[in-house]
Amino acid sequence: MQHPDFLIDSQDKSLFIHNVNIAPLSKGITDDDLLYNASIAIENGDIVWLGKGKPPEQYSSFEQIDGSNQWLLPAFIDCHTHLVFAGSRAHEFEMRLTGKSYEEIANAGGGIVSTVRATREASEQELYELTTKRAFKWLAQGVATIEIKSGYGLDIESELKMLRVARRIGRDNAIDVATTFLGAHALPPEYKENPDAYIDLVCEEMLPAAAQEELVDAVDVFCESIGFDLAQTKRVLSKAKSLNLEVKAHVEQLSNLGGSELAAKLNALSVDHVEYLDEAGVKALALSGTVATLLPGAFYFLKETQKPPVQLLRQYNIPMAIATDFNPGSSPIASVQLMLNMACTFFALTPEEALLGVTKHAAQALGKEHSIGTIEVGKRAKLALWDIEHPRHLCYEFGISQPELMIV
Ligand code: DI6
Ligand code: FE
Repeated sequence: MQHPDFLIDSQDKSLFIHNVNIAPLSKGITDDDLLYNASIAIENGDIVWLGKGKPPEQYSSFEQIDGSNQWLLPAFIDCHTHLVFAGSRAHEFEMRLTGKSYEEIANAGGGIVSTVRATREASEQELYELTTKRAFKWLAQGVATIEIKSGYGLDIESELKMLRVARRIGRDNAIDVATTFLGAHALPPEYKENPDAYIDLVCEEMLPAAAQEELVDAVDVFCESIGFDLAQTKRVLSKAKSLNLEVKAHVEQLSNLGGSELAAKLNALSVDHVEYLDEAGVKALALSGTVATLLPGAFYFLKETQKPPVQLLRQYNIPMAIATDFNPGSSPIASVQLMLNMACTFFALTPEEALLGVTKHAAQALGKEHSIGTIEVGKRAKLALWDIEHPRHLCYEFGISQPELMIV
């Protein structure tokens, strides 16, 4: 597939963008944080200078780009997705519309396990083609980095197949991919009577095999009544730590099992969903510096009414990330901009908090805050240029703007 022509690969290039407004998002979007009528220099994919006024002479030989007085922001980062899968769950959507709950469908053999059947049946090449098409939709909306989880294979071969596809997507395209092993996403039907034996398989065979092939950047568990309990979650995440892998967890989505406290004790990069998070959990996150990733798409699509404790998260200074959680069951919604809007309308985030959630804090949720997420000298040049009046418009409007230009 051809890359869209609004993309500029900055590797091996010297670029200078002038006549541009810059929202670095290292702090926020108040007038003090924004650079109006500025310029920026990029060399070999790194940001080497930015500022207002007359630029140093040395950049006059760089390839010049007119920013047309538009807005330059860090490219977005979608730090929680399940982008690799086959099949669809539209029929379950219909079932939920007639009153069946997400848990009821899962307990009756549908839900995650039905996507597992389709994903196991698909070849690696088929999955690669499906996922490449999806990845292009993310690039087109200004996303330069995406996290992709496994978790619809649930046997060694199929989990490795998913992770290989995720790695290949990152290698072959302008989008960077962070891979997350989610072998403990649901109990596969063949282990229905013996969940702990499945956890043995995950810890002793699947995870070591995936790590051995260097397919894993982080390890995740679905800690939930319809997923895995605290003891099982602890086993998987501790195994990950022993292999020197980062950890994160789906926690407190449908109930509170105390998964956040456990994940925080293991220095998790992020805890994700957190609608049912309580103050003890928030305090634990503050001690470990763990990011809370909010997923308004799943909240909306499951018609959840319990909202994440945003006020407590603010009070304890917990960085909040925002992501799509794109998946066929609880969030089949491929739009980061809609997530920005929903984070504001449903969870009462400010546009500033929401924008930090898909840039700086999303980078932190992936352990990549030293290289991406803000526009600062020394960071990688992953940027998107928007024809908008002010950065807050990206949270306010939906379905109107696409980036005019992306530097990757
Ligand atoms: N929580 C979610 O919202 C997704 N996974 C998870 O652990 C749902 C995945 C699915 O329903 O297919
Ligand atoms: Fe998820």
